Formats: sequence, C-alpha cells, structure tokens
Amino acid sequence: MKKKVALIFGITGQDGSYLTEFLLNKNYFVFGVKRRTSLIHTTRIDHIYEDRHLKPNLILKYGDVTDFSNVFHIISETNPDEIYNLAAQSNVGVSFELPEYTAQTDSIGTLRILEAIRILDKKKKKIKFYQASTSEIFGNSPDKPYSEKSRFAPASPYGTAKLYSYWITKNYREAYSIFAANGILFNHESPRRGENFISRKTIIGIINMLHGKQKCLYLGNLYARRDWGHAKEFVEAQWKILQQKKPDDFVIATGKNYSVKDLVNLVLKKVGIRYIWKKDKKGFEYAVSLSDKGHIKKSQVIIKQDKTYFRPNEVHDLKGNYSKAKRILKWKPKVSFDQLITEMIKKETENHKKLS
Ligand code: NAP
Ligand code: F7E
Repeated sequence: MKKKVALIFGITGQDGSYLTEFLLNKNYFVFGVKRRTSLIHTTRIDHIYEDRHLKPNLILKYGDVTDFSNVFHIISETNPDEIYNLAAQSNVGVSFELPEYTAQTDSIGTLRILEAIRILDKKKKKIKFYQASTSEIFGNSPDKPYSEKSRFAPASPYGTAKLYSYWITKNYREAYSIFAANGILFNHESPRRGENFISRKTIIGIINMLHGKQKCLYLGNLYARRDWGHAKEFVEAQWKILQQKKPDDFVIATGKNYSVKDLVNLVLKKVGIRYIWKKDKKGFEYAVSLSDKGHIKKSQVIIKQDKTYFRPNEVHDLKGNYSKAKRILKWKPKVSFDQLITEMIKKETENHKKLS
C-alpha cells in the first residue's frame, strides 16, 4: 500500500517531535518544516533524523509560515495527504512583547497554509488540515469547564491570534469544503517542553539549585490553574482528529487542573526539599528551605515571586471537558499529573548528569 504523506509545520517543537515519531511508527512518509536559525536547533528530532540515510522516510525543508511563497512551494512540492500546522510563537507571556509577530505567525500563518491548500487542492480535495488550536481561546470565559460549546474570551495577543486561526480554519472548511479541523488542546508538557514554560522552568530551576548552579527560582503568578496533560498522548489525538470521516473541532484535555503553586509544591516534595512559604511586606510570596539538601542551605530563599514574570493580563483557571473526544475519537488521557512531573524530573536529572 502507498505510504501516506504528512507535512508538519513546527516539526522542531515539542509536539512536532512526538508527532513525527508517532507518524513514522504508523508508516507515514514525513516532511517537516524547520526554520533557518544561526545555530542548529533540531535537538528534539535529531534522534529520529540521524539515520536518515538508512530510513529515508523523513525529510526536512527550510521554511517559515510568514512567507507565503515558501508555504505554497512546500505544499505543492510535497503533495501531502495530511498537513499539521503546529508552527507558532507559542509563548503567551512573550506574545505581549511581540504581538504583531505573534499575529503574523499564529494567525496569518494559518491563513497562508489554508490559501495554499485552497489553490493547490481545488479539485481533488485530498489534503486534510490540522490546526493547533488552544485552550487560550477560552481565556477567562465563564463557561467552565470548557468544551467545544463554550464561549471564547482570549486574554492575550497569543490567545487572540489563535482565535483567528480557529475561525479561519472553520471558515475554509465551510466555504471550500476543505477537510480542516481544530484540536483545541489544553496545556501539555513533557521532558521536551521549552525551558521557559512553567513546568520545565520549575523543574530545571530546582534541580539547578540542588547542584549549586542557581541560588533562587523567580516566578510570577502562583495562583493560575492549568489542566496539564502529557504531550506524547496529546499528539495521538491530533492524528485521530484527521482520521475521522468528517472534519470537526475537538477539545483535548485531562479534565483536572492544578495551580502553579501546586506544581511547585509537588516538584519540591518529589526531590525531598523541606521548606516553608512566607510573604514579604509587598505581599510577594517566597519559600525558605528548612534544612540542608544538596547545595541548598537551611534558611536559603529558594523560590521568590518577581514582578517580571507576571503578565499584563492572566488567564486564571483553565479546565477542559474532553467528553466529545472520548465519545468520537475514542481518546482519553492516561498519564496523571503526578506521573508527568515524575517523568520530567527524572529526565532533567539525567540531563544534568550528562552535562556535569
Ligand atoms: P513549540 O515547542 O513552541 O513549537 C513551535 C514550533 O513552531 C517550533 O518548531 C517552532 O520552530 C515553529 N515555529 C515558530 N514560528 C514559526 C514560523 N514563523 N514559521 C515556521 N515555524 C515556526 O510549541 P508546542 O508546545 O510544540 O506546541 C505546538 C503547537 O500547539 C503550537 O502551535 C502551540 O501554539 C499549540 N499549542 C500548544 C499547547 C501546549 O501546551 N504545548 C497547547 C495548545 C496549543 P523553532 O523550533 O524554530 O522555534
Ligand atoms: O504558564 C504562570 C503563567 O507559560 C502557565 C502554551 O503552551 O499552554 C501554554 O501557555 C501559567 C501561567 O503556559 C511563571 O502566568 C507563573 O498562568 O507554562 P506557561 P501557558 O501560558 O498556560 C497553552 C494552552 C498554549 O497554547 C501555549 O502555547 O504559569 N507562571 N510564573 C509562569 N509562567 C511562565 N512561563 N514562567 C513563569 O515564571
């Protein structure tokens, strides 16, 4: 049987790397789009790519979703059955500093891919398109827990840019009968998560402190709540969304949420640090160690809130209702929050040993 061809925009990211592994295991031929950078940044996929001469079923192409001619040319040349648009400026905090670039990538980038599909695939209607939508489109909407029927109220340039992509994906589906679907994914993490997202930042910081490489971990809002799942199982849902007879939109979540402080407490507990939370005169919280542990000394301030890490606007409480995905996709999350954090701590400890 002819191999299916997938094209992944954003292959070098967390989800791109897991999705590539998943699709190669399903015997796909995978094309991935990587950006030109001054230093090579394919670390998340190097382990798959290093034997490309033996396994020529993964090809990387230089590209950028801010460049229509490039997007058009890549889609025309690779002739894919499935396109996964994972490319984005994906950091919510950074989107306040780079609002226009975030819109160019996270909104118009999606439009560029859809336009290329509309023009190139007019007759055959063969290409299936997956859009990486996000729980950030719900923002601070009152309709909790969030499902496909909840109202949207994004609270950042990122969430707003992604809401445009959600709608344009739906518009192109309805107007041009393109198989275009949104996966509305809640937060998902893994040992491959970018270093400045809260889960990985907290774990790296605490392990660094144990080894004397960092004195204190500075954080922002400790009371935001997130529904955190494992990226590896969320990419399976992305694939399942494109295997349906009809294109549709699905919430992918765990249905449980925790605060940032719960996350920090869990990591500290798991690595065996005893500590107490206190408040300074301005109301900022900090944690003080109660005994020596590794390079951490008794009475050391190990965590401190710093206003640099507060956002101009916050999404306070995200929890998803994934019952539609469970019913139609037969998908449900299996990895608990505790298991996810345990795996991330284990991997970070191994990384640390390799570097020292
Ligand atoms: P990620 O690790 O930040 O990966 C983003 C990918 O997009 C990277 O490969 C990045 O390339 C690429 N990219 C960025 N700007 C681009 C551009 N202008 N042109 C082409 N590629 C570009 O994000 P992720 O966690 O894997 O998430 C994947 C997608 O799902 C993103 O769209 C994100 O917004 C969305 N999402 C993520 C979550 C989550 O919790 N992880 C939840 C909901 C939705 P570089 O490696 O060169 O930076
Ligand atoms: O923040 C708070 C912060 O950056 C989580 C992206 O994948 O998921 C992700 O967006 C929470 C927020 O993820 C720090 O204010 C406190 O409330 O890990 P995060 P995010 O903003 O939820 C959604 C679904 C996406 O689609 C996005 O692409 O943690 N927080 N202190 C902090 N966050 C960070 N990053 N750093 C801090 O120091």
